[in-house]
Amino acid sequence: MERILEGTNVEKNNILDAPFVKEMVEVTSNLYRLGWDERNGGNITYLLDEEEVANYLDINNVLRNIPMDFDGTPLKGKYFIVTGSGKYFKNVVTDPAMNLGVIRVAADGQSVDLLWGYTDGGVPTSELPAHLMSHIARLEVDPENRVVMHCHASHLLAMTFSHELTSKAITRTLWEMCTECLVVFPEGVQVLPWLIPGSNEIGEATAEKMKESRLILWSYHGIYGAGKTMDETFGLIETAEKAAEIYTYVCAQGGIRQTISDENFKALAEQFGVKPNPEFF
Ligand code: 2HA
Ligand code: ZN
Repeated sequence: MERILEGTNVEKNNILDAPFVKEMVEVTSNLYRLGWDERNGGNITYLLDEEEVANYLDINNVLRNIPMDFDGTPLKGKYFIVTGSGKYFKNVVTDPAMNLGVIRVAADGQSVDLLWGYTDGGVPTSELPAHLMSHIARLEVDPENRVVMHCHASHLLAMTFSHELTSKAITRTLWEMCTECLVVFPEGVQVLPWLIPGSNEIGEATAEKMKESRLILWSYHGIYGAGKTMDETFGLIETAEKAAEIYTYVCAQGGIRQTISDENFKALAEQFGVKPNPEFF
């Protein structure tokens, strides 16, 4: 592994070899390849341990301080690797340092310290409020939560135009489209109405729903997923999106004629030891 010398004479590993950078490169490439993150669509925040960051960066060397206009106090001192505002997922693989940044929520809770990345003077994703508020909400119910991911998954987005737009109706249809779905997201999907992207309002609404579910569908926009690992979070969105794709085929084939019954769902939940959201029965 290549090692580089920082100004302080402390030898650090090359951050491009860091597993968390490699995971960000891999997942942004996959999301682009799947057509879920056109242009600058999508954003990811990944909570890191101080020790894993300190293997690669001098954590006392703050490159820039970047203000936020919401309160991130519950996360102060926490480190994240974050996709950049206006950056294209397509380009992360060729220039991770320009398209990604490692930030730490500053002591004032109202800004972030940049430790690496955004080399063209960039800033974290415009959806930072929704992401950080979602981390705060998820950590309250799952202390191991590390990832929040947003993308424009095509079939899920399409369903918000054509399907009855309630959390119960959308969840039921997705559960029915693949037997796996109830096992992968037993808590169901929470649906939000159309709200202004990047606003604190959409951040607060998303975070509120994140206390109940790891999947939040933004009407006419896209999906948010949360999880303990990058694989788990990507897999969650991928599973819901696959179900939405099947629904699209089912509609094209003339609609649902038969489906998984409540009895079937109960047997499935028992077999896999999951507790489906009772509100959706
Ligand atoms: O960053 O996806 O929701 C572009 C977006 C905003
Ligand atoms: Zn978006």
